[in-house]
Amino acid sequence: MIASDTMTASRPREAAPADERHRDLANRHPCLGGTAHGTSGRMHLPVSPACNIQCRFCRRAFNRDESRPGVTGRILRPTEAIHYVARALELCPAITVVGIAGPGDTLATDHAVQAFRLIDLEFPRLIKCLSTNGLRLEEKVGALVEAGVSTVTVTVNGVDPEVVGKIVSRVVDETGRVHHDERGAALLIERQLAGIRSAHASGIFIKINMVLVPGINDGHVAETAAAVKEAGASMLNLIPLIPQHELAHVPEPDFKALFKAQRDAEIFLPIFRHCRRCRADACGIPGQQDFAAQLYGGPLAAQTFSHG
Ligand code: CLF
Ligand code: SF4
Repeated sequence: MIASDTMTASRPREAAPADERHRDLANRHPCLGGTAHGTSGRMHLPVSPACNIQCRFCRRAFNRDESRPGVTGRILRPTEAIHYVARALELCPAITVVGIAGPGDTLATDHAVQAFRLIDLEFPRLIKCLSTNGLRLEEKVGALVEAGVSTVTVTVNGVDPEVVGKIVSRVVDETGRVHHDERGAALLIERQLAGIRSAHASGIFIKINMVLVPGINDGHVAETAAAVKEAGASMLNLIPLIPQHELAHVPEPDFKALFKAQRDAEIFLPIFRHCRRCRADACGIPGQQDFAAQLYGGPLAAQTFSHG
């Protein structure tokens, strides 16, 4: 079954109260902590080529002209989305969610919104799920709602510019101006919180992904959870750092560190504990068989962080 007959997932703003709507979504979406985990699948469409910030743990170089060496050849065009969704449903009929989570930022270009528009027309009952760094979320909320997106994940690695400046080295605003370190971090945080507020007010379910970086933001989890909750987020997922790029020397947090961070955060928000740190081309039930190779003819060239 693709989706519930009782609800059109793509039109959340007129649906039931938030908690009831969340229960319904969580029972069909594998990443929201409900009964769908382990039984429902998601597919990711790698349609987003570019990024507008540089995280210190993200291996690929920032590129203003939207090319991404090593992965560009495998990026899908938005018009190819329908074909790949139909094929994914053949491979894995348990798929209930079409997600776009990279490999760049999903709102740095309009590709994700274009793809969701097409998917919403053809597959209105599939849940449309977007994952973003949040820099341009506020300005895109209307377009996302129109395209049928009902769940958004924002990667928020802290709410203190001093902390986030150690995780994000630069941020490029919509005019092309580059902001470095703490200044970039301050702009990013401001935009993220404004975007969460606006998306929440529009009826979108907001989950936060926080990459747990030992020695940098592991003492800042509660403060972050409180701030995103206040802005309208409904769930938080702590993702252990995959040490790469400028943060390759930082050890990956162990189970104890992750557990402590989850306890710090759960005072404020429900925690999603089954994350698989999916790639931008993942397809199937998370943690079970992955159909990316059959669907796309092989995984993306490089192991990259996807916002999830
Ligand atoms: Fe994909 Fe992310 Fe939507 Fe899920 S993944 S865009 S919310 S449909 Fe899920 Fe994968 Fe973890 Fe993401 S297990 S990385 S939390
Ligand atoms: Fe951009 Fe995401 Fe990489 Fe950060 S992790 S630089 S937001 S693609």
